[in-house]
Amino acid sequence: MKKTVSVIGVPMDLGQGRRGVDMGPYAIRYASLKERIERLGLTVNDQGNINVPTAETHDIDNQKLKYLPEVTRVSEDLAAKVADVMADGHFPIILGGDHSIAIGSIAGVAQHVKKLGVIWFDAHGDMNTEDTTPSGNIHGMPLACCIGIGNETLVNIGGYAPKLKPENVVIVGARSIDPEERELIRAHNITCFTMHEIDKLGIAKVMEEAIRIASAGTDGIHLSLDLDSIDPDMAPGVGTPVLGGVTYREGHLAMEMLFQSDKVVSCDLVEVNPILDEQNKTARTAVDLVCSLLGESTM
Ligand code: Z70
Ligand code: MN
Ligand code: MN
Ligand code: MN
Repeated sequence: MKKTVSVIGVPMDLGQGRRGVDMGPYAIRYASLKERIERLGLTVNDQGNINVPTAETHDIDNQKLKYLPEVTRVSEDLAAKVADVMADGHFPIILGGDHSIAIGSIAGVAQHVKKLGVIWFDAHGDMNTEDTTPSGNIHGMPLACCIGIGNETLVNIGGYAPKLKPENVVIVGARSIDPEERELIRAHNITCFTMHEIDKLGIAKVMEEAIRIASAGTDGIHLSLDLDSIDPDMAPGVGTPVLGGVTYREGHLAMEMLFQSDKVVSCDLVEVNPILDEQNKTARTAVDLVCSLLGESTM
């Protein structure tokens, strides 16, 4: 594990339809992110926030790719910032914001770790394209963009594509996938451990497999953690809570196994919406999970 963590906030809400997720970075900082990580003996360097335009000051020009120009600009800025801190040898933690920010964060990470695996913790697949999207919300598309399918501008953020090989991508916690999105996941041979597999095999077996697949032939793993992967009882403050999610304990074991693998180089914490939350519970869950990812243990 690297000794310095760089925190980058991205107050992005243009990738989805609900207000409040732009306040995620503040909520996660308020939940003592820096202090908790420093207690693990790591140095925390807060880089502040990437500038995100205000929804009210822009029109939606394309109903299949809402706020495409704005999301593109933020993604380029974020990719450059993430590439910078990776060049300094830091471990970036990117605070969303909605999940569209993963287009930029992974573009930045993969510039340095060219053979990158990804573990995508999410209730959703985030594998839609402009042709399959039921909503036009870009936060339903970032994983597709990273493997090189969908809108050309988004696919080429950072000036190169693709960022990931589908064979090194693993989705964990899925329980709400659109029909055409499912076809894309299958067609590209992406491994998807739904809640069914977690229930049946147990989270330990699922994570063992996930780490093996994301590690095979790669030099590092990026964790993209959508808080809606976690059950709404511990993560109620998300845009679309979906019943039957990853429990608090399963989440912690997953993070501990990722720490023990010593393969994780970067992570996103996304979709925390403090307006929909209960006393900042979801942000606190996010901080607890990231601390386990960074090596916190009870002994
Ligand atoms: C649906 C879409 C979504 C949340 C991702 C939902 C996408 N598949 N929703 N994360 N909260 O619109 O593409
Ligand atoms: Mn705007
Ligand atoms: Mn997501
Ligand atoms: Mn989701």
